[in-house]
Amino acid sequence: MLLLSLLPPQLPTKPTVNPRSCEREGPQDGPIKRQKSDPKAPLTLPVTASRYDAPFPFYRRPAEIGRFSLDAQRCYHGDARQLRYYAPPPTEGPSPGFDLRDGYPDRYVKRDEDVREGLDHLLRWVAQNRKELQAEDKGRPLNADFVTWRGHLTKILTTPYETRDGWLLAVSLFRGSLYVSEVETEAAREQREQRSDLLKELTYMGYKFEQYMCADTPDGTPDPSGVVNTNEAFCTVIRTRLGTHSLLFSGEVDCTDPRSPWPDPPSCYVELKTTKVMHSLAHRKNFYRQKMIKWWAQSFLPGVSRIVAGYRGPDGSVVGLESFETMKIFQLIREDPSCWKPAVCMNFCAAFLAFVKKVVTEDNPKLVHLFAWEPGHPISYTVHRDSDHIFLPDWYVETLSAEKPPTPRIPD
Ligand code: UBG
Repeated sequence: MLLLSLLPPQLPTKPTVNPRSCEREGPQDGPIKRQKSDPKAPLTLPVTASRYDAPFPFYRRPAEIGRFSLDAQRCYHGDARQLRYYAPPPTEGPSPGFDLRDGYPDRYVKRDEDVREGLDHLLRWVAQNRKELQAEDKGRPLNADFVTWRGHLTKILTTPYETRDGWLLAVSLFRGSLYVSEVETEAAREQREQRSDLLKELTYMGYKFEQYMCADTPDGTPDPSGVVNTNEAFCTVIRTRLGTHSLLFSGEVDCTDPRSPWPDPPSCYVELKTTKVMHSLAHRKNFYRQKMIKWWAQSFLPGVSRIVAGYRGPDGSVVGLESFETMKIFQLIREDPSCWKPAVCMNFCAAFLAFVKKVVTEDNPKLVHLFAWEPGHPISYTVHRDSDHIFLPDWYVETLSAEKPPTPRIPD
């Protein structure tokens, strides 16, 4: 067996994993191994943006196929009870008078970040809806090449332009679908544990902005006197296709606009963001280069058509609002030759998914390939059998294993 040590030196050899799947460590954990089943599988994938500068790939209009909610105690419900309604102040533009510091820290309930949820909530939705997700043609229980969180795909899309944060993505092939789940890097864990008080308050301010902009009913008004609870979430489940890759992913949605010109989900959804008020053209240019790429990728993937930004003043007040149409963001950046390109992001994502398909060929929920990336390096991977890294829960594997392959349809 060919053993290679291509792992960049700063990558952790033993990343943090979901404690619920940390029972055993297999003897095969360790250096990169070439897959036995496909000796020609490439070992690394380059990320240089210029390599992916080609026409925009096929991306099918994202379709919402389901919804679920997580309540104040982070309990799953297979319905839209946590969906909130966009309720902006009467006019966009001048200061709406929001105090984003209000309620911090006394009216703030924070999700327990030490609990690693992995794909669990999404898998629960998949298991409950598996009858509708069956593939008629390929004899697999799920009609999707990839199952993941939208946020993981956002990280992949922005990789060719990312210069700071690396990532680790665990992948398992199970009954014909590839499951992708993020693993926290050592650097990210350190950052999280050493987060400054200022950063903690800024995070709160983002959630507080959502409270000022959303109502509980379509004709309601926001109630900023309530508690900000980050356990609560409304998630949309999306099906789409990028090139030859069929995707099923879920993403958290901030609110729906009952007065949207595009009334159907996911187009009617609105993503709410806060950012520091900008006073110069240079600042705006930098904002387009650094931040807008993440905002665009996150909303473009599920077909969320609008992003509303609240500009934060130094005292924590919102000094203005600006609305961005996701599909028009490319017009804001195309004049700047040093800026990111949407086509590069999407072509790179398609190439990464193709790379994963070539590498992960053994159908086994207890086999995990860890794809690792650090800025300045290509993407590499390690292979882990029966290890701490297993992330598909037993209940899910048992539920889907019990599914018989669908009977092939006989044409009339
Ligand atoms: P994204 O990445 O598109 O983000 C959507 C929204 O989810 C964000 O809104 C946040 O409100 C929230 N979120 C996503 N990632 C984080 C994070 N790292 N820390 C805090 N908030 C986050 N999800 C949570 O809802 N709360 C968490 O504390 C959380 N901690 C995570 C820690 C690690 C190490 C990893 C790998 C993931 C964490 N996630 C957390 C993400 C979940 O696994 C899952 O991806 C997420 O719940 C929903 O998926 P997406 O919508 O795909 O996430 O963009 O306005 O800041 P905004």
